[in-house]
Amino acid sequence: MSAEETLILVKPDGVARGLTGEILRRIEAKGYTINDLRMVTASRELLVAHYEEHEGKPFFEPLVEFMASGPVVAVRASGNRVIEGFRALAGATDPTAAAPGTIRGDLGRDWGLAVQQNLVHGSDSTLSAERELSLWFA
Ligand code: DAT
Ligand code: MG
Repeated sequence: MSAEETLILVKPDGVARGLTGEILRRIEAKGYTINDLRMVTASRELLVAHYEEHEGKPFFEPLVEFMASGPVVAVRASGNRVIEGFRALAGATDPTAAAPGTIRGDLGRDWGLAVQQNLVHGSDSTLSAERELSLWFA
């Protein structure tokens, strides 16, 4: 059986703040393997497909706009239960609610300032991991 895989994104705020290395360090420190990695400024088309589950929600347009505003680092990572494990490592969606010790809890800034800016994305199921990996690593 091959190890589970997930898609991780260092979002534009993480790249702009110089936190790419720190975030990759945490992924590797946990024991996950980085199998592929690329820096890309995503097209609107890619982002709309990536966030299709959120289409129509009030935060959708600002989210897509923010995600297209600068380069992101897309990471193909693997490991035992990496999908659930990376989401635990990332912490709660809202950085102000994310626990200390998590990426968003330790490094994320007040959501009141910039709602979409929570540093990282991680796939939330095997199905979305497969779908998202095929989008970002076509
Ligand atoms: P997660 O990134 O933790 O999987 P999600 O899939 O629910 O969270 O939402 C995708 C992104 O959209 C999230 O990282 C930040 C933004 N977002 C989510 N809920 C939001 C809200 N209520 N207001 C503004 N932005 C939101
Ligand atoms: Mg999500």
